[in-house]
Amino acid sequence: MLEVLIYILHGAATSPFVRKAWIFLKEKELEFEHRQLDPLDKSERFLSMNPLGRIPVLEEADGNLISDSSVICDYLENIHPSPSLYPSDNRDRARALWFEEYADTLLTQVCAQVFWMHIIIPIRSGEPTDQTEVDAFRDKNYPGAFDYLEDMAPDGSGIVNNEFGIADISLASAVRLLDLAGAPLDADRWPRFNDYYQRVINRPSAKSIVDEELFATEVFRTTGEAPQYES
Ligand SMILES: N[C@@H](CCC(=O)N[C@@H](CS)C(=O)NCC(=O)O)C(=O)O
Repeated sequence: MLEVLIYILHGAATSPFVRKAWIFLKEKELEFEHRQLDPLDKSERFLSMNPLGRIPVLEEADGNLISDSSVICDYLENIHPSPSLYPSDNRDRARALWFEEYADTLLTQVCAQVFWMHIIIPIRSGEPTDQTEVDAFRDKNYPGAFDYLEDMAPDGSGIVNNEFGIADISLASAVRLLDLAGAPLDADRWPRFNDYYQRVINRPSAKSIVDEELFATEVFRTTGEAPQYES
């Protein structure tokens, strides 16, 4: 008899870290269900799932909980090795983890700030997006974040050794915040990286989260809060 493994992925679909775990699960062709979890509502239940109060959290069929997108992806790779999403060569693997780190830190900070300026700050402050402020932020921070990626961008969909995997999933998951903000990356200024990003974000695995992303973005845009889980 075939055993169907069901996971539950907790977290708002606007989060680049939830998106990373989502795309990873899809690329592995694993069955999962998605449940909203507001990262800003530090309820007792949430903190008992992850004491850091951060999303995503992956729940296994027996109730076991795993937090942190990098830990989740590494765990899934180990128990479902095929298709492999990490390079086998040690140097390539280190390089892939480096791009994952770059995506999870600097790139996410820059892209998330733009998402906040367009989607969350206006509804919370009652003032429209200050485009002058956004432009100043972009002028100051985009070259530092994207010039390097423009130099590194591959012709295909794999930034490490031309093989698609964790590095590509992580980078695209962060940059997707700009699309959701309604302020996509300037394709004329960073054409190679943008082409590569488009190839990754148009994979079926990444497209499968779009409805949830748009729903969560709309809830944030109209309420200033994350979507709530309805049991
Ligand atoms: N290193 C963590 C970062 C997770 C993270 O910071 N998630 C954000 C949402 S995008 C969050 O939960 N923020 C809530 C908070 O920090 O209070 C991962 O990779 O999962």
